[in-house]
Amino acid sequence: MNIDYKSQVASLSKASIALVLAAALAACGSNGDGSSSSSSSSSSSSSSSSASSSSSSSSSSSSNSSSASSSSSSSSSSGVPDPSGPPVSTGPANAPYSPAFPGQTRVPEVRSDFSLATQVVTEDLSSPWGMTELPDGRFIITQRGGTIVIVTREGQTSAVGGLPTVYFNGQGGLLDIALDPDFANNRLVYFSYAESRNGANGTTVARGRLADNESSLENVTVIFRQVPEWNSSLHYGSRLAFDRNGLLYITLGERSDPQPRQQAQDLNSLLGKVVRIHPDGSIPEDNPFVGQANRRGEIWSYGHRNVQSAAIHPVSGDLWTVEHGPRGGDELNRPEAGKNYGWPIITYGIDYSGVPIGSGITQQAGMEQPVYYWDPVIAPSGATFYEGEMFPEWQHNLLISSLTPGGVVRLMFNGNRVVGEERFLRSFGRIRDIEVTSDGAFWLINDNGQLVRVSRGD
Ligand SMILES: [Ca+2]
Repeated sequence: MNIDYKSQVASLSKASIALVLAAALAACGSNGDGSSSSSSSSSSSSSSSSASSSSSSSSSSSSNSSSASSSSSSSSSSGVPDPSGPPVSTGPANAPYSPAFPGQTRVPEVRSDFSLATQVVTEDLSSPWGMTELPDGRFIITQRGGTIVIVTREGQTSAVGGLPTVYFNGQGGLLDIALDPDFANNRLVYFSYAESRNGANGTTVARGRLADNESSLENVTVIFRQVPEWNSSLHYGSRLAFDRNGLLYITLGERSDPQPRQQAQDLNSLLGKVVRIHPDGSIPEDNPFVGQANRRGEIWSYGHRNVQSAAIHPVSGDLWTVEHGPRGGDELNRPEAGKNYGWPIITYGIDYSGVPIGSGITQQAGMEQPVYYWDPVIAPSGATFYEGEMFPEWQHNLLISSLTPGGVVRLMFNGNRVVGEERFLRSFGRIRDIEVTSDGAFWLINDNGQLVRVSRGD
């Protein structure tokens, strides 16, 4: 990290100096998170970079590129954000709480000094929710009503049958999709969905083999069921992420209502958890609660609200998650084995009615602080760490798709701390998932039924 501290300190307030010192400590690896590597490299030489654009959506396959509104934010010559810079302008916070450490919320805004080109390749998807790239560059996409489609990069769509009936109501339906790490050989596809069970429902994960002619999934088998079921149509979580050892993480909501919400703290319940299983559904021997009485062996971490984003860091291999908090309490976490992420005991948000959650506290011994939080919220959907050649300035940054206010959130890191935030593509509305492809472009699906390719403009 090459921040010129002297020149910055000369013109800073006391509060800003504290932030500079915090950044300096983080740069020295002294922030206690056990990581000192910087993942925020950049080749930018601009000292006042202009914003990346959010271009308007085109209705066909024509490309479109637009440049940006001017920006008042700045970055240093190394591309590291000025620690005294203003945060993304998001309006006032909802909750009265203060962060536990500098840089836990409202870090300085950063602006990429190039524009983004967008190409809408289809607008004919029906409530798409999850997407992943097939080895040949096409996409396999879930539609929440209960169907899977394969879509070419030119927007040609074909249906994949053989799926179970899903509980399509509220936030429920067919949700995420992932390919087996050995898909090229075994053609196994994993998907999550809300499943009706005895007058209630819950998140279920199944897998099946994509038929050679791609018309259906064969031998569909359930590998995981979140229990207990609950009669609600909210908070299914259910993002799927394979780690580098081939283990499958599944993120799970706590079903929202006051009674099941408490089970986020109950290790004998799978509500409000991140779980980790083998691809066949069996439980890894080294999961944190394996073999313990009245504790579920599937559990990886607990105290979560509704985790809908999960991404494996391309260097560390760590799982990172983004979870829907209450009003003003969306969180970025790096869930570690057996740890408690606090919900509903601690949170930076308040209830949507305006009253505090529980005792209205944000910290408690034995509970983990979020790496970062948003107030107002971003309503996270998908997330992925960028790795590719098209946007070298973004290497290993986290891209998060947003439902509200929509668009994409980019986070820059120093080690495991967030040091910069950027927003773009808000005109594409409620985005459900984001995927980086092998050419370095990234792709979005949204509630308008669009599949959008985003590439570098100028
Ligand atoms: Ca938390």
